[in-house]
Amino acid sequence: MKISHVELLELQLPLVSFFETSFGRTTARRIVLVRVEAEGLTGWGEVTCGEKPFYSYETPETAWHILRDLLIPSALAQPWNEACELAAAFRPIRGHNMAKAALENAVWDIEAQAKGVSIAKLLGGELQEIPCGVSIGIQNSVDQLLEKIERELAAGYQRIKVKIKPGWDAAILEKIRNRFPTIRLMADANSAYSLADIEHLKSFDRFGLMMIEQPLGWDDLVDHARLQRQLKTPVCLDESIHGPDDARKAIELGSGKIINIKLGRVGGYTSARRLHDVCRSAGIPVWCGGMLESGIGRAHNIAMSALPGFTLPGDVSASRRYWTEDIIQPEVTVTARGTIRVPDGPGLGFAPDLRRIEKACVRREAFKH
Ligand code: OSB
Ligand code: MG
Repeated sequence: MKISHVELLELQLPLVSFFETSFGRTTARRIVLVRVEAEGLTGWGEVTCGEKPFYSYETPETAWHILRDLLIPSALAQPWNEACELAAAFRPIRGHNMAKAALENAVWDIEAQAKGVSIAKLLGGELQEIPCGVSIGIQNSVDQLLEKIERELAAGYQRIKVKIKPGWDAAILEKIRNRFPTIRLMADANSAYSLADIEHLKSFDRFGLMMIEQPLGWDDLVDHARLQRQLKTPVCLDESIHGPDDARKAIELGSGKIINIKLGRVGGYTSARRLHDVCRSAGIPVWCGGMLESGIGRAHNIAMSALPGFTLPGDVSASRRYWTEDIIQPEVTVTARGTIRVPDGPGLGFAPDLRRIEKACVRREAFKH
């Protein structure tokens, strides 16, 4: 497969409603898309970083730089047999996993189309329907949060994740549990606590959470291990797992019992699949996290979630929760049982809506072999 063209596009997309975590509030997304052409086929990928380096150090600007000056020239330099070879070629560049993932995943889209199969199938995915949960941000009031939970449960979602931070934690979890005693509930702290809060975190055991996600340092495995030893609630790692090797270390240390896999954070499908395999052989359940993706990134998340180790409901939900107009056709919808059907058409299985992409595009740059 010879890559002939690559294009970077930056889109500005307003969210349907604000999304707030312990590190801040997002009202619109700046999304960098990668469009790759090879052998007459077109593949798409999405850079999933936030606008500011609060979740990870990547931003749209760092991704644009790394893609333009390093990854795209490397991808254009030689022909490839399989998309996973790009992951190997990108390895000398340290970090910048979200930039790498966008380009590698676009090439997976092309490879799948060339082979006439879905990306899910090419990866070794088995699930035809994936279980879905929602991630609900910090709200202006508890009533607003309870109302949102009610609405998502009515739509069929299988589990509710709420964002927590000091001052928006035990009291709101208490109110949620009083109102919804038996729902599958979890909390994501996005690194808002430290070991100094251990007694407070231990007190959350009374809420019967499925898990608590990334309570401690964004790059920590050691403190999480100490915390997990004292908690009944399973710890789930998000921010601090960047690939299969981190998972191996986390498992060895006992830093958590569950891992959230995000394609961008781990650097693309090749790394994500290995990470999934490491967890599966260790009996660690995984689920697919979200980064407020457009339809392109969302479609990639659906493909990955078809792997058999994705046994817990993920944060992959319907397009309409984020966008008035998503940039793919059809938009992602969720069944009344709280699942998304994995498409079986070739490649991504959703068609990029070029008109909507053009409308939202604020910057572009093209590269040729
Ligand atoms: O920690 O999982 C997270 C969104 C942006 C950055 C980090 C996270 C999230 C979410 C939202 O929880 C998941 C989604 O709905 O896409
Ligand atoms: Mg998280």
